[in-house]
Amino acid sequence: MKINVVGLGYIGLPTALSLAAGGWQVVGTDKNEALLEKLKAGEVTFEEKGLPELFAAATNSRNLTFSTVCVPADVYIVAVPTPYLKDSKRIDPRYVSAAVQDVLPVCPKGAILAVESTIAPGTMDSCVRPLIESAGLDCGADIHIAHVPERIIPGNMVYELTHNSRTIGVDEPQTGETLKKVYGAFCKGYMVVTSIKTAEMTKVVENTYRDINIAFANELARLCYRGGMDVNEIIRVANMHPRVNILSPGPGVGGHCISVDPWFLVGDYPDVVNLILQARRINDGMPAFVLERVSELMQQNGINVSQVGFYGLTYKENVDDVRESPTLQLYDCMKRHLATGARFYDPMVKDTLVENQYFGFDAFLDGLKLVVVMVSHDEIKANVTKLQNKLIFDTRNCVSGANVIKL
Ligand code: SAJ
Repeated sequence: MKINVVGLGYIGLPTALSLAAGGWQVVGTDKNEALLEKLKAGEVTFEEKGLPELFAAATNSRNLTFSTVCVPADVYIVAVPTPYLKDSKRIDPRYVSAAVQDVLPVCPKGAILAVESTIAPGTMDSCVRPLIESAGLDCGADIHIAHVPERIIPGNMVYELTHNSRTIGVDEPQTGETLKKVYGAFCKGYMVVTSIKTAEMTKVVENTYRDINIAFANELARLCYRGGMDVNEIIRVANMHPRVNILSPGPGVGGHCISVDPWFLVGDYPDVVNLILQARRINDGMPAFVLERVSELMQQNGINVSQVGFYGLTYKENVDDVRESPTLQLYDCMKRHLATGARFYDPMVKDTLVENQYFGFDAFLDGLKLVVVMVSHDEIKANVTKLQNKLIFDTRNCVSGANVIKL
């Protein structure tokens, strides 16, 4: 079978590489020519544990080629971004629509079109099917559609791609069986075949579940601070109960998944959602809470803004992904209040994203009195001694010492 993976970003690239390394003929398609040039030169386009090795395995298999356009294939896997519209909070399916429209003119009769991108429940019916029908094709006779949501976690993508179970949403069981064979080239997890709408909803529910649970931890952090209690110790002790597993509070929720997907449900069911919306608000409020705490620490210790440094710009530890990052949310909040002058630094980020961004750890630390740990990269955990003479506000509970203040 020949497979065309459309969209070679965080999900599409490891998927294309795994399919090729697993033995299928794969064409990876992306409209971004600069990205394709890098890939053709054998360079990975983002940092991820195990990705270079997977790239080497795919290259050695000689099963992988790249193209800026879609090509005739038996199976299409669409892995493109799905942002949401800022005002209505509803999904913006423009990239999925564009990918489907690129596939339809070249796909042979009987091909499978599987969408991996996270979409609001009902999007396959409201967006993908109409595009197929308006092209004069018939879902089921000419083309078989499927929704196979990705589940891999940045930081451990390559392992999870192989070991996680998968949801395959289809119209006909036969399409499910074919896709099990396709993904079986690398997936050792259980593959459950269900309906398309169930697959769509399950994916959004998984990320919403995590958002709500993080929001609970964040709300506890706020109320423990008000009550003079140690939230991290309380969570540690409470989690010894066999049926309690509270997540970790932090400076907010970032990434292009958990901070986005629940909005699809809020946008589509505004009069029903309650808990889901509150969780979003709590998590979105965390960068401002961190800033309030920073301002208190500055006043209490006579520190001015030029002596404050924020460590970490990515949305979580040991990745280079800055999408929806709590530090960037905090930076926007500072700018809105005309509070500029603080330093920023992240060892994983090579581009300039904010004013006063430093590119060396030592230069960043030099002259600082207060370091706010926004991301628990390995670098800071291994270099706590460099922070000895500074006040540290640790929003991630990742460093310890007499000079450390927790969230
Ligand atoms: N976070 C906390 N406290 C925690 C856990 C996470 O504040 O206890 C923060 C992180 O720092 C980060 C954000 O939440 O800013 C999200 O991080 P994450 O590690 O929980 O998840 P993602 O966004 O990297 O990946 C999630 C995963 N979904 C679930 O765990 C249900 C992953 O499996 C999905 O594939 C991915 O979303 C996706 O693409 O949808």
